[in-house]
Amino acid sequence: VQGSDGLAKVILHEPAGSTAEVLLYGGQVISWKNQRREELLFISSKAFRKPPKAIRGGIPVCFPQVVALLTLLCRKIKATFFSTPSAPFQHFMLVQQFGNLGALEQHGFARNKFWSLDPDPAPLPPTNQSSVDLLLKSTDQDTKTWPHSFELRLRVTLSAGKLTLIPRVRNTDSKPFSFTFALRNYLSVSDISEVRVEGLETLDYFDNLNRKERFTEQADAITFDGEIDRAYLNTPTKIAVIDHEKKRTIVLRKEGMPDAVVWNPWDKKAKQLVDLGDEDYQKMLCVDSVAVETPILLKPCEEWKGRQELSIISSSYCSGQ
Ligand code: TA6
Repeated sequence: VQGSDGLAKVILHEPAGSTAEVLLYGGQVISWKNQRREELLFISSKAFRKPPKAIRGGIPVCFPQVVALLTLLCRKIKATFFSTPSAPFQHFMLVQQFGNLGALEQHGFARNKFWSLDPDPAPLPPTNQSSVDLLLKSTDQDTKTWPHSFELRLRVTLSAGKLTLIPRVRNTDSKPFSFTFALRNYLSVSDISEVRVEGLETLDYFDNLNRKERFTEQADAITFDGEIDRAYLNTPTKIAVIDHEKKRTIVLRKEGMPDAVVWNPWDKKAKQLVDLGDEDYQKMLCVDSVAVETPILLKPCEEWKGRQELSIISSSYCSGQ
């Protein structure tokens, strides 16, 4: 259907009554509502709805670059000089040779492109689910900013209490290429000060706000009382975002995207972002599925597949689930 902003979208419904909306612009999920019609994703009150601007909110797809990349690669170069060549080193050299990120925007171009419905989707499992398959193919124009041809697919599936995204990237070029990738989840929260994130404790992270240094998480859970912008490395496959006020937990499960970015701009940064309302930071939290520390390297004809599942648990979070 055509939205009031003129952007085409696909609306998914499932028998229990939840819905999701996916824009062809950016291949971006912009709404996920539970059976009670409550919105689970955050969309900025000042989000641009006019291409070629990215839409702040929902689940943007960041490809072929995620911003932290250059910092992390520089650190790898440093580390590499002090160690003996190894398999990761060889991987790194290949990435250097074939990454060639050129003039890319900080979170890539996929979120600013018009995708199409995939004419040839992978078969669907025969279940009570509602889904859409989208496709972004590189054009001659794209190869001027990133000199590689690719096919990026995204399957979005809705079932009761669960939203699943399966991204796939195929190298349709004659040379290898590497990329970093993120599904940026703008989650809607009642009050950011009342939220805690579990599953990232004891992990190493790069702190974008603190000289981009590497630290180890010391807290039992992450709580919020100011700006945060961290890339946690090699996380467990399950992270829980617990919203005490709403008595709701969103559980993120992910595969193929080993890292996780946690971001909230807080008040000062929110004021600098023209497409974010001044108070919006109180109602949002980004917990992203990311592959950034080790870029994904694909040879010609190879395909990478990731998966992320967001599920809602009302009442308190049970760590056994
Ligand atoms: O990963 C966090 C981050 O890179 C921040 O540093 C912050 O600037 C944010 O993403 C927003 O990025 P965007 O390109 O969506 O404005």
